[in-house]
This record gives sequence, structure tokens and C-alpha cells, in this order.
Amino acid sequence: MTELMLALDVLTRAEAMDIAEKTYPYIDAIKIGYPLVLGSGLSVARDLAEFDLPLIADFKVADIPNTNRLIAEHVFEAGFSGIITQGFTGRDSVSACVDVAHNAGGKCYVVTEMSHPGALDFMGEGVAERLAELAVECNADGIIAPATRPERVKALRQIIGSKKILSPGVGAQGGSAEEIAPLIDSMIVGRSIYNSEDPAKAAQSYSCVRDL
Ligand code: O7M
Repeated sequence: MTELMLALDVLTRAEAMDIAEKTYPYIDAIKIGYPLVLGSGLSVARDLAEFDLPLIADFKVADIPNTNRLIAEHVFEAGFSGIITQGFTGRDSVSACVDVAHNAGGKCYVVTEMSHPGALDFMGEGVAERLAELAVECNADGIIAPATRPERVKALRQIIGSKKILSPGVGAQGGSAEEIAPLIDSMIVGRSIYNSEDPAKAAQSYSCVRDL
């Protein structure tokens, strides 16, 4: 089954709680990042805990190992169950996030190739494969790979085996839910749900592709 992860990139706590309230029966996890946390504070994680879903911190952490560790400790103390880190900072920085996550009983995911067109300026074929290898070597729980390029997801799957693939880019960025669902473990969807006139119905429609 392909899970549905809501990218809750709204700007206020009130909007976040409203969208989560409407969609939680149809989603498997919530991902929040800078847009919501800078608008509402890290404590929004505690409010979202009421929906009893895995909560992933998407700060795409990208610093030296000590700073990564400090960031990751804040994240897990705040109540998140997972963290997303960049991989290009190298194995010691990635390992710092993985270690804190696993010590807290949480998960760590590594960005390999991003979903937008500009990602190919630096992160395309070759680099993404190396980042996926690094994710495996560092014992990360999975990778982020682009729903906008299913053929790249297939290539990265060869490297990571049964580790998780979390994939953004469906809907607003043009990726097809039906095409990507069989290739991944979790589909990350934001605007097509939270900007919809009926977020519950939109989430439900994405959750229908789960079993493809
Ligand atoms: O469905 P959208 O386009 O509104 O939102 C997609 C979400 O996925 C949004 O939170 C992005 O920041 C995130 N994302 C990408 O869109 N592309 C990537 O390559 C990586 C991410 C991401 O989640 O990285 C962890």
C-alpha cells in the first residue's frame, strides 16, 4: 500500500489545524516545514499530535554534524516522529541526523533528487545515485525522490531496495498519482489538498490510488 503524506505548508496554526481536522481520516502522515513552523512556532507539533499520525519535520537539514545534531534534538523533543535531511553535506552530517532520530525511536529520510526542474542543475543522474548509496550506508530509513520523474524513482529503487521512498511532486507540480503510486512507499501531496475547495474530498481521492 502506498501511503499518503500531507505536506501541510499553510502559514498559520489555525489553518493547519483546520486542514488536518478535515483530512486526517484519509491520510497516513503529516509533513511540516519552514512555512508552518516559521509562521506558528515549533510547538504546532504538539497541537498536531492530537491527530495521532506520524509527524515528519521537513527542514532539509544541511549543516555540519554538530549543528545537524542540535537541530535534530530539537525536532524530536518537539514531538516529531521523523526528520528529513539533505545528503550532499556528507556521511558524518547525515549520520548525525540518523543517530539522533534512531535514539529517539524516530526515522530519518535523505533527499536524493528533488522534484522541481532546477533540481537537475546539480542533483540529477549520478549525484542522486550517490546520495541514495549514502542513505543506505548511513542506515537512513529512506529517501526523498521525485514523483515528477518516475524513471528516476525506478533507478533509485534499485539502489535502496526495501528502504522507503517518499515522493513529492504529484498534483501541483505535474506528477501523476496513478503512475508514481506503484513505485513508492509514500506520496507527499500539499497544494492539491490544502488549496482545494474540499480538502477532505481531495485527500480521499489521493488515498484511493493507495492500492495501485
Ligand atoms: O504538493 P506540493 O507541490 O504543494 O508540495 C510538495 C511538498 O513536498 C512541499 O512541502 C515541498 O517542499 C516538498 N518537496 C518537493 O516538492 N520536492 C522535493 O524534491 C522535495 C520535497 C520534500 O518534501 O522534501 C523533503
